[in-house]
Amino acid sequence: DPYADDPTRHSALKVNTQRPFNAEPPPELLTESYITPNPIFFTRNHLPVPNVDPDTYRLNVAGPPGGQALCLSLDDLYQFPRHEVTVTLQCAGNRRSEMSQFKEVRGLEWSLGAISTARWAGARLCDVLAQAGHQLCETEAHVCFEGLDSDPTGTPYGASIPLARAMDPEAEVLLAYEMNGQPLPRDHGFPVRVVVPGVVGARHVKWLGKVSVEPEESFSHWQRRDYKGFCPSVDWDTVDFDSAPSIQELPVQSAITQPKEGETIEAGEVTVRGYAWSGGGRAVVRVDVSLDGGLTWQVAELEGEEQRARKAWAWRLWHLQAPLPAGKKELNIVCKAVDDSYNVQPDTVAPIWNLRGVLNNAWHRVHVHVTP
Ligand code: MTE
Ligand code: MO
Repeated sequence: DPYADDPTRHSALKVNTQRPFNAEPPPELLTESYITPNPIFFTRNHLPVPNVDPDTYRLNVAGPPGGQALCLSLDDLYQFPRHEVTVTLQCAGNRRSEMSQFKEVRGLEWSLGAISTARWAGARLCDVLAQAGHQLCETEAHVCFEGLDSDPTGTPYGASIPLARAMDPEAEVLLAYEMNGQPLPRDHGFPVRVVVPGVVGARHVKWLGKVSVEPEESFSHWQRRDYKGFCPSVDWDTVDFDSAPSIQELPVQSAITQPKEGETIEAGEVTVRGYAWSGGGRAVVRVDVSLDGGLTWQVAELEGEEQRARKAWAWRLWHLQAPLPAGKKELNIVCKAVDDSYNVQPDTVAPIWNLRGVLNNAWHRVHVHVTP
């Protein structure tokens, strides 16, 4: 069993698949705190968790022609200026189960918890690339990452991001060795993972073994044959993965974590809670909440840290406390967020449905009963 050596996990996680391990925190724990505690941070593994010895660990960074390849130990990595940043990581498949309720899709049945937030610390990727002699001259190039996890044929997990993002110090791309003040937990990439603020989870390669600059995107399955969006009419017979760009920045997203679907709440007043986030560093400027399925709206209160313009890498938690309309036995609670480019969420899944069930950012809806 290649999974026999996987780490032990927190019992509060809702397990999607055990081998490989995929799990999310329940909604009520997810938004209990701005920073997600490491033990309940959602986990998305495609393969067995490698057991990496920190003493013999080496990160291989290919150099440019005439440049210098680097072979970095953990101590070498600690010599680079330490950089810290709070980043929300979301899987492209977050909220896929709502998409599959509309029409069948292929993928893990994530609820709304394939998203979490941590304070990451590490070396900036741009500093490491610069040391290897890379410059931002080839603007169409890509930085390719390989994990130390591999399938039975020996093929590692891989992904890539554009070199322009990697070389931009303002983009704050990290080779992270710490998560919330601790060494990375094994499930989250010990000892080193990539953190790409504002970009889909799939590019945050864990158990990082190799970095190289290439003229093309990574040839990995997960870069080329997965994590892409398509027209709702495209099916598995007609899909042409080469026709669509790989997902990088994600669209504006929000979801309700309290009350929960199907819950019975007391008459009088309701408190609605949730999260909101947008990709590419776009800040959340507003969250609208409806108690009547989208007929009328109220503005929720944003909590926690202010976001930096163009560098809003972390989510906003929000809440709305509102009196309940008298005599209502049921409520259809809805939320939708607006980012600072005035991007909004689509009202239903139908027009954004796609065969892989990725990129679901439709209005989130929760149906609850009210005790008289
Ligand atoms: N990196 C490696 N090496 N192997 C993986 O399976 N999964 C990716 C990404 N990095 C993956 C990986 C995907 S799809 C996501 S959403 C994030 O890791 C999840 O990170 P987390 O498990 O720390 O939440
Ligand atoms: Mo993912």
